[in-house]
Amino acid sequence: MAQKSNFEEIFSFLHGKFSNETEYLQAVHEVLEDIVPVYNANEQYKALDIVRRISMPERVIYFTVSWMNSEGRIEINQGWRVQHNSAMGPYKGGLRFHPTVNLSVLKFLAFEQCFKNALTGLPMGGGKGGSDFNPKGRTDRDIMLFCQAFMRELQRHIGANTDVPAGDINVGAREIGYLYGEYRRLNNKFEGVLTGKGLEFGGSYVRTEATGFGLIYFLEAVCKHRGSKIEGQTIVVSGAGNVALHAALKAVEKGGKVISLSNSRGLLLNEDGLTDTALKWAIDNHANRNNILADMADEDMGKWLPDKKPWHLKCDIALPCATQNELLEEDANTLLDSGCQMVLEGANMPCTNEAQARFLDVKIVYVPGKASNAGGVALSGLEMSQNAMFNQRDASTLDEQLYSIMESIHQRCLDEGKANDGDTKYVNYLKGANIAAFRRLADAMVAQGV
Ligand code: NDP
Ligand code: 2IT
Repeated sequence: MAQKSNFEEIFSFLHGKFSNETEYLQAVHEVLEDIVPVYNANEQYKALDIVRRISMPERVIYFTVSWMNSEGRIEINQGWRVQHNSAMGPYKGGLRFHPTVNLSVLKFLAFEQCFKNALTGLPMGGGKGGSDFNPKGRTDRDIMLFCQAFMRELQRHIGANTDVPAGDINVGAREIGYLYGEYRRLNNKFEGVLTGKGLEFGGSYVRTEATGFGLIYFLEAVCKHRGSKIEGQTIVVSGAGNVALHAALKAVEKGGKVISLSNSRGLLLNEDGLTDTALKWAIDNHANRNNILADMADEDMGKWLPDKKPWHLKCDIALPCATQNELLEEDANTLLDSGCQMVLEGANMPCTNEAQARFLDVKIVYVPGKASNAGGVALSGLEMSQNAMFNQRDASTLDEQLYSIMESIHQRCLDEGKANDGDTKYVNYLKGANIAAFRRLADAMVAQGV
């Protein structure tokens, strides 16, 4: 029997150990396929088994969150923190509260986070955490009680120089405030242990906007590289949360026509393009509405189409900003048939492997979230540095820093993502992002020994 290559052996090792963790295996595959040549050309990487070590979390923390709700009833939830890799800095990554959260989802997010953080150029390792708690429809008091109980368990594992969580799906400013308050009370310490904090207690200007704005800054860099502009292009956005709304707003500010937003219940369509007034209204109100998109339709800001996704809409640019695996192969085909030229991910891993393959096959612009949505964690890194110095920089300085970080991530993707088939114009952003991040992370691991 032919001997298995090192990569095949690593794949079958991971599949054997984690066969039911489909999202995690999907994310690992997506990276490993691109880094084979870099790994094979480096004897040190091989000798130190870097790929297997990079693929596996350094530590997985599990805890049960038992809490008493505001009606005096006991509720039990599951909580995790996946501390994936700390070679580049403290573990860094968000917390997600959603009924679909499980170990596989958090392991994929923590793995992706390490590569994303490497691309920012800031000293941050990668991690992710969260709970299967569903905050939808809960009272503010229940949210606070849950956040406090969650932090009572999490607090012993985190710290400003150890592990610094932030927000993600269903964890925004309100939840970070409650989590932070509990950490501070229990530890008698005011330290930058979470990012996304309120401006009055160590938060940073531009953190709230950073993921969505950064996505559009990345899009601008892509357009500049291709000699085009955002102005006049038709854009579909999925999602209606922090990332989607800020991306839509910045795209409109740049002259783009944003015709959709969506959520788990349906689609908001406005064929004339959403206005910045409508988007600012949604930004101000989405956190305390059950369905901001239906409310926008009630305010004549668009048409509400229940159970629909946006991928059948004719567009130049698609920005999936909701959740993992929301854009399937058939959606990719529909987008391509209607002439879509660019897909930039605001969410983490929103395109399935098959959808991704379609975009790469036909060589449209496809940018993975680890590059295009890195603006959020980059601003978190800047929040950490402001906390360490006990200062607060102004919004315009931070916005400029965000812009230049997104441009530099774009450049890193160009440097490593050129095609090797003689096509000098095409940039494979997925390959570029994977290789650029891998080199940085692998070199940090090699330098620090085993
Ligand atoms: P929010 O909680 O603010 O918004 C999430 C949005 O996605 C909501 O509109 C929600 O709809 C929708 N959504 C969630 N789950 C599903 C689902 N299973 N199917 C369809 N729609 C769904 O989260 P964010 O905007 O912060 O996060 C969105 C994505 O961006 C996530 O993938 C996250 O990991 C990623 N991201 C976030 C960053 C940040 O700084 N916040 C940074 C980088 C990436 P509904 O209300 O109906 O549930
Ligand atoms: O996926 C992500 O990059 C985030 N949810 C933000 C992480 C952070 O630490 O700001």
